[in-house]
Amino acid sequence: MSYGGHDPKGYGVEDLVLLSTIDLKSVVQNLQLRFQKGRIYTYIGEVLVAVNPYRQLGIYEKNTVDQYKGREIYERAPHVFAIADAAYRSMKRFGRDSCIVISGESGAGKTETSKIIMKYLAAITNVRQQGEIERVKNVLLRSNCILEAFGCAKTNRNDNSSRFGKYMHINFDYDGDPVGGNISNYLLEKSRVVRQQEGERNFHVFYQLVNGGDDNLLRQFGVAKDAKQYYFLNQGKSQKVASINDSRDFAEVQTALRSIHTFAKEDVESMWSVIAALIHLGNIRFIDGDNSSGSVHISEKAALQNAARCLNVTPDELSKSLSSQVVAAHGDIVKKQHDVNAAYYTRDALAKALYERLFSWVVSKINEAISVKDNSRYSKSHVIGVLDIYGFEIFGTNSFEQLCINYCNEKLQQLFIELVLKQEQEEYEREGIKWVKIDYFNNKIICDLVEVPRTGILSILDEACAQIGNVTDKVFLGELDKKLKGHQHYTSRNLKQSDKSMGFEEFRITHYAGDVTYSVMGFMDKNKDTLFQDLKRLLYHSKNRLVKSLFPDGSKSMAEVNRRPPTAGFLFKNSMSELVKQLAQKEPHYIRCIKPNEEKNSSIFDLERVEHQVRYLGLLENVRVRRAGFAHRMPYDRFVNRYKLICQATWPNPRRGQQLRDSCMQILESAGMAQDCVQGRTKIFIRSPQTVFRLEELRTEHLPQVVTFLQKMVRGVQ
Ligand code: AD9
Ligand code: MG
Repeated sequence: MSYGGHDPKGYGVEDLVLLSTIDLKSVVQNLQLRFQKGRIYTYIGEVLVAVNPYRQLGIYEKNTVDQYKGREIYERAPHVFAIADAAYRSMKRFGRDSCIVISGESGAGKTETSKIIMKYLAAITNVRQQGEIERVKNVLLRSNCILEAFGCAKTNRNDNSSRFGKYMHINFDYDGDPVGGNISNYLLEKSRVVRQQEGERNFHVFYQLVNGGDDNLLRQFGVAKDAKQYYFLNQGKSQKVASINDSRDFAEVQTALRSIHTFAKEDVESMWSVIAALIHLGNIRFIDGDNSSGSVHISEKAALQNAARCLNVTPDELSKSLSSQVVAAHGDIVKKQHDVNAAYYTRDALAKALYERLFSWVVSKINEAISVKDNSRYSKSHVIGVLDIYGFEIFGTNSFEQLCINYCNEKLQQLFIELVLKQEQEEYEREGIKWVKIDYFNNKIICDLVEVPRTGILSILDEACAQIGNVTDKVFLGELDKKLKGHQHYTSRNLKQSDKSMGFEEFRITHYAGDVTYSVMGFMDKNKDTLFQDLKRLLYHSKNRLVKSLFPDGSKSMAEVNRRPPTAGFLFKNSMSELVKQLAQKEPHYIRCIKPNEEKNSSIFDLERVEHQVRYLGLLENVRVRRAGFAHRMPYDRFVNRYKLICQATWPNPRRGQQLRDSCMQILESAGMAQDCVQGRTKIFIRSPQTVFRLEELRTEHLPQVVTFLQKMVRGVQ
């Protein structure tokens, strides 16, 4: 192996900064070697790189928790526990709010990692077994299966793919015990409720109800125990997934719902009723009416009746709201009949809105259960945030959702660049050391391309959506071309006719992670995200308390309705800037997840795929930045403790206190390496990794002398 670096055990280097050559090949080879040896974690300084093992490694048990509890990062082999502990310690010791940002592409292991962190934090807290804290911990852990049921789905890339972004923060009291928390959810991929690609499924919760609900419950909802019968559940032709046991998961979700006191029994019943209603809605079909009015009829009366029953509205009202719309025109209120296409559009819009609102309700109920009690002891508590958000996505066809998701990743990458560099700079300043700036690609230009007012893509889209008249997606594309022509990171077929890899309805963004071609078709609809007032009003008047509460805007008058609601893009942009603001105020810890192969296989390490991820996650730049100044740094006491044995003047008793610095220099001078090091206020900074390797070698060589020394001591005692 030529990955280089100090590697006595043959597991590769534990910190990529210590590689002798810093290039893509060495980084990837080192990760590969470690992956093959079951060492899935590697550091870049204090950033953790985690390769998905696709198997249970047995490295998250209690004995491992004990090994990491209260330890500094470098005291143990790289592990996600070390990062969780670092966040916890800095919160507890110094009262700093911290956050752990987990990134990586779909299937790289973000959600698993976030769960491991939560379990670790639960394992190391509440040693006194206080009842209220135990309750909060239980809700935090138990709520996860509910969130996954509603927010995750089987995709072609991951059997448990999160289709929403999640930022969870936990509040800790002065003793460092969790007293509450909050979950923010971002942009649920609601289009999945009505449409799934080949090989994919709708959200897990639907299959859980169908496969796990008992006969009585299903009979009550008129749902058959067969997902194949339902259009919203069968499009991907993959209702059964080998790694998923829907009926067991249903039972787990039910238990979790019962254990969280904010979910009233009646509301849980209503919640399943809404899920059942959605299942039926998908089977409602429309056919052209038999007169020339252009009206539609519903052909599947049973589906209509079942959906209406589950929503607690009359079939007649539901039918009317799906096949027509009341509009205000020139001061008059007129009824407009839908054609077949408009009726399907309306049905799908209803399903998407219903599910999205139900999901938000579920999150709000969990939040209610973990909200921090208004108590002065708690109100000044500290926070650890864990961010598990969708990874960068490139599909065959990329739409508005992918633009939002990729924009979110741009924002996080920017924060990463800013904070990692900032931290590095701050440390040098704090330690009184000169800092040489290094060049790196700043992706701010791409964030701006999407978000700046007036000339950003989202603004241009909003403007197109605000215009009256027949503004189509293609007109919007024309506007993009006009305003963004010449931008380094934007192009389209119209601007570059020779590039036949794009269609005439597409544009391309050169993201930091690669080129993504977006189809504009559907952009405007998705951005406007309209749900006709008739439907809102219908559900607001439902006899079901939960359904009614999901549609408070159904009570609005026509005049109020005519005011344009904020667009999906606008809301997403705001939520991103709020998120970034939150994260920037905290001490960040980063975990960069890597997917080793597309086959979900525990023994394949696909070099090309990993290389691509290493490149776009900016890991190489991260290593370079970290090393540009100094490859390694260590507080004086730790340095002296580790290397005192290689120098006669410091072994076995180095100087203490203020003189630790002198001992440190004595060690370095005796090894002939003092010129490669700079003394900071509290730490020694080592420029080249070779110095660290040499120190480690010397230490290994001198270890026998420690053994002899200890033996003598023991004999002396005897
Ligand atoms: V997505 O962007 O939500 O589609 P994630 O969240 O990055 O994606 P996830 O955590 O769901 O990926 O991991 C995918 C699968 O990899 C899991 O279902 C596990 O089967 C597997 N995995 C991930 N991390 C680990 C681990 N540390 N140990 C064992 C793991 N298996
Ligand atoms: Mg996930």
